[in-house]
Amino acid sequence: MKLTRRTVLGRALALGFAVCSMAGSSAAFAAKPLVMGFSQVGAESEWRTANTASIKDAAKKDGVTLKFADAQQKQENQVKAIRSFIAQKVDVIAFSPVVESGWDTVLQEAKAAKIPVILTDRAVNVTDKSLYVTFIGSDFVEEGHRAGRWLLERAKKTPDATLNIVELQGTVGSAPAIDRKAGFEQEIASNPKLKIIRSQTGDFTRAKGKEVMEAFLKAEGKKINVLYAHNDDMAIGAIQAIEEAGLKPGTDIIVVSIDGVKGAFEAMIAGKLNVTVECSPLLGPQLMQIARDVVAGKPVPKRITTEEGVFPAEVAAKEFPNRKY
Ligand code: GZL
Ligand code: ZN
Repeated sequence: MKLTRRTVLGRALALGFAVCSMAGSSAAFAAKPLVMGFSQVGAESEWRTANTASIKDAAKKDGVTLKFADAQQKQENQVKAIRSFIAQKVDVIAFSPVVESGWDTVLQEAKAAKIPVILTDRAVNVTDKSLYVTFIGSDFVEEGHRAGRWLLERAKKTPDATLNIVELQGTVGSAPAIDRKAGFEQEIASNPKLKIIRSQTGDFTRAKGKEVMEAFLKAEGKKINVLYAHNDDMAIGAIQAIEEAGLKPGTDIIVVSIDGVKGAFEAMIAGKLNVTVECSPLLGPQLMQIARDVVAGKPVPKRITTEEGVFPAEVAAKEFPNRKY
């Protein structure tokens, strides 16, 4: 049968319509965007700001509808946020728990509502491990070990000297504060010349870090040889206090810190901070991928640890242009 040009064109058009309407309808049936409820600790540090940006950017790139709540570092605000996510019947809940304990009840409510929970950044202490699907975050004990290892090496330059250490702890009861303290102490225990003479929380903020360092300096003055800060923000606050006391941070007082934020690299380039142990906040892309897998019912590992390095002042200038947070 001789097909005229018109019929060929007509059929092609008809086919075209059929395909695109199929595509249209299949788009209608395509999974509706995944809805994630995320409860963030707060906005207490450069690290946290970068962590929030990573999560929001990844959600946008991934087409995930993100309901984001900032808890201003208060656990009751996180519990409220998680309850509201449950009421809104989100597909998945993710959060960075400000402290380790006190989550069993609200996580049982999420489980009863059949909403999977993903932990990011910090861990929780719960009896029933099935209350969360997976925990994506750093090994804070190892970070403490890395800080301690660097200091043990540094101490070899002055083998006979006692090194009196003051410690600025992170938020009381938080996994990073508990674990970074434990890892550091385990590491320096091998050298009796290294002594922690004062230890107090600076709540991971610059302001509190400066305030507590002022108190340390008033109490111990020139006896202080080392500051070990659980994050760069407290170290940067403490550096201001050290300078205001007429001492030179980085030389009169060795400064050891954790996170690896840009502010720490700038302080190292200025000779005021000696080493920062990296703790990556860039968890967003991994979180979105894992959330999709969880909602799709795929098996995911219970623990996903982020890869991180150690950056002494000697490499700061070279490394600085590569830093993403
Ligand atoms: C660590 C994170 C800590 C950072 C701080 O993963 O929980 O909280 O080290 C932040 O800077 O405030
Ligand atoms: Zn880390």
